[in-house]
Amino acid sequence: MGARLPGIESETGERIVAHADMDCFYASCERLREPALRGEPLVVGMGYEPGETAGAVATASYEARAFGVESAQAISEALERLPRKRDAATDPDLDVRKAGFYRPVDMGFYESVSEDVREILHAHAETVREVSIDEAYLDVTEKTMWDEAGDFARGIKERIREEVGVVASIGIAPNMSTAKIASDAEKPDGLVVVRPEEVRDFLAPVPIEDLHGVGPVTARTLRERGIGTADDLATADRRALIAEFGERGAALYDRARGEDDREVTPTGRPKSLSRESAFVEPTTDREEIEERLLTLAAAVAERATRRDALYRTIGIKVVTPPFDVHTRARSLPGPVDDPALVERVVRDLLEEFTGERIRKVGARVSNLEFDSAAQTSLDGWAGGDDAEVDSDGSEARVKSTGGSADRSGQASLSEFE
Ligand code: TTP
Ligand code: CA
Repeated sequence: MGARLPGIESETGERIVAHADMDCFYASCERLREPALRGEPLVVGMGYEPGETAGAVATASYEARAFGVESAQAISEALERLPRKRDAATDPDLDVRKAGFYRPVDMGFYESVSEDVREILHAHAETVREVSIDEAYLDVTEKTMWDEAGDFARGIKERIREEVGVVASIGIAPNMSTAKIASDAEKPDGLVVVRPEEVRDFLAPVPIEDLHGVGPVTARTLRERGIGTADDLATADRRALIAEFGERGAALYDRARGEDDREVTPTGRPKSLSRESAFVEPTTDREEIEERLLTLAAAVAERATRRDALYRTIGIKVVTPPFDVHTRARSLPGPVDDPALVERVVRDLLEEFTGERIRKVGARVSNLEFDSAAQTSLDGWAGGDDAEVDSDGSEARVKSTGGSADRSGQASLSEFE
């Protein structure tokens, strides 16, 4: 493991990912500063005061959800299903026991609670990706093991409950999309661990609407084809899905099978930039393959330039039938922003796959640095480890690329020319 480049281990499927999502977040925040609201039906939203007509529900406590109130509902509809306590107290036609509390949205306060939660999450993970005010992915591979993952998640939940006072649901799984479904599976106060060997069985009954990337239109089309669950999708004809939905069809198929090799990257600060693309049919056409890879490499290098990212590693991914993933990467003696070098290195790395039938190719730059000052000091690169790391998921070995007696960056780079 030690010899592997950061970002390359992703293809081995050995990751442990947690997804944490606070229960009825805005409502939980309101209960923090007004404990009398605990256990009561509570709606947080806008537009419920007398004279107001327009407005929507931001969230509802689970007690209020029992009355049919939900996020994004028109406030007028929420009031019909769950009248305000204060109205029910004076209106003989209403029942106070079937009424609830309404509170306005106070983003500033929720942000401060969110900040407290984030601090605890960061203490439990190598990498945290915050996706919204109350939701984050954590890469916890180095922090726990599958046998201990349940206790580990319980520990995070307890700290959030004790130190912040809100309730988190947590899912742990080998990848992001499964972890998200797991955190949602036993809400509220949920805790679900899906071990790698359990992923397929866990996902099987999940309705397609709950899969990442399936919107209402896609869902309707899939249901018309008799595909209603993740298992239906996982056992569907992959080629037919690609014909119908293009590249997205392949992604849906993979997700339904629990295959998702996205890395948990810190918010706004990716560990790598990559892009990949599948051929409609696996091909051995060298020209077609190289052209595709070079287009991807140029796109990736352009993205790096745009984000002021320097990279120390350039790599490719090659997928051969049936679904064998090969990654090859070359580390540079120092951080660069050099599109021409990316092109040369990926072309070079592709050499090894000449004549192979290839399903998919990808280009990646990794080991990113966002300090643009670093690039100016070529001389400071002495001693950089110019080695080639080869990781195909089963083993990693470091080979010397040779020809670098002079360890300065300039000399090492010139070997690619
Ligand atoms: P969610 O996580 O979708 O919902 P939730 O936390 O209220 O409930 P749960 O996760 O237990 O199902 O959204 C987080 C917050 O974002 C939510 O508390 C309020 C806000 N929000 C809106 O303002 N409008 C919306 O339509 C949604 C879905 C959420
Ligand atoms: Ca939530």
